[in-house]
Amino acid sequence: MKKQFLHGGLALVLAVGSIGTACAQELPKLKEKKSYKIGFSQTESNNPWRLAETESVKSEAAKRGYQFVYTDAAGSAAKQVADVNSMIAQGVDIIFLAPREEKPLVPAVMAAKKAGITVICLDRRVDEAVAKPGRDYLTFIGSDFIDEGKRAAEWLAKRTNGKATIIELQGTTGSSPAHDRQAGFMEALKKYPDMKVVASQSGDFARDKGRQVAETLLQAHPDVTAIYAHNDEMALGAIAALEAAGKKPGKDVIVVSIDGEKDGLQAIVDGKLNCTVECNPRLGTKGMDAMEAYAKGKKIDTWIKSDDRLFDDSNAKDHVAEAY
Ligand code: GYE
Repeated sequence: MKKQFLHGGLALVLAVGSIGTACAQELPKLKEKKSYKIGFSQTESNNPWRLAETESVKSEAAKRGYQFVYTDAAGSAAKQVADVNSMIAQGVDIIFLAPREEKPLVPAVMAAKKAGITVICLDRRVDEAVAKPGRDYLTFIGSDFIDEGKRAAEWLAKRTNGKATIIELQGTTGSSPAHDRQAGFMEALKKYPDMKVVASQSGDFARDKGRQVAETLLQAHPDVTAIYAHNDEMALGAIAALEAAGKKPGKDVIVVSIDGEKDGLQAIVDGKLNCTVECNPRLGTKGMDAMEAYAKGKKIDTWIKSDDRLFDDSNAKDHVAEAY
């Protein structure tokens, strides 16, 4: 009787153990092949940054002779989940995912994992409390957005001697760069009691939305001395709003942003944008190098970080030609 109970208990422990293993199931393997079928799920294509990223992934796939399956979610997280599911159904070898928002794209990552398909997150992250690089998807390839926000704040602090009344234009709500660029900026501002963000709103990383939001916020806060935009496109929109309000962007109001696109660098040369922290969209080579290394059985870091520069009036003109 006692022995039977013990056996029963052991069986229970084993059963619970195997459920545990099923949950913590390891990353899908990737076979080494001559040619791969690559899926790239893009989030939208309404700005030069996105176009440069797509071009980089597409041309790298072509260079290596890989098949390329491309989808554009046109700014909809729901469509992007459907896009990923269709790539899974088409049997791609790997999915490069540029997730629009952190939380809604988690099920897409998990569905690919369940189907045994490797995922690499490109340029944005998914919610790490639920889906982790190295466990649920291979790796995140992209910039340190917290650091970008900090660098923008430090540059602004230096330029304004630590005194500024700031409007912030946030990126897409729920996206990792919008979240982290705000967090990094605010963290750095703690050292500067005379630098205050008086209004902060999302311009969805888009130029015209950025212009509209800046217009409204400038009316409510005519005393602003600086604008911090989470990307160049929104900064360019804000520059148009400042000009429409009769102010000189870059002089009356200091404008700082992130990305380093061609129009942004040109705006620095023209004296309208003051600084942009680089965020490199050309991630295709790093992505496919990581994929091939993984197929060879090499250990892959859970974050493959971009090395980003900073552009201001000291160096922007030297980089306009190479920018996207
Ligand atoms: O800064 C922005 C784009 O996710 C890092 O998204 C990327 C950001 C980039 O639309 O311009």
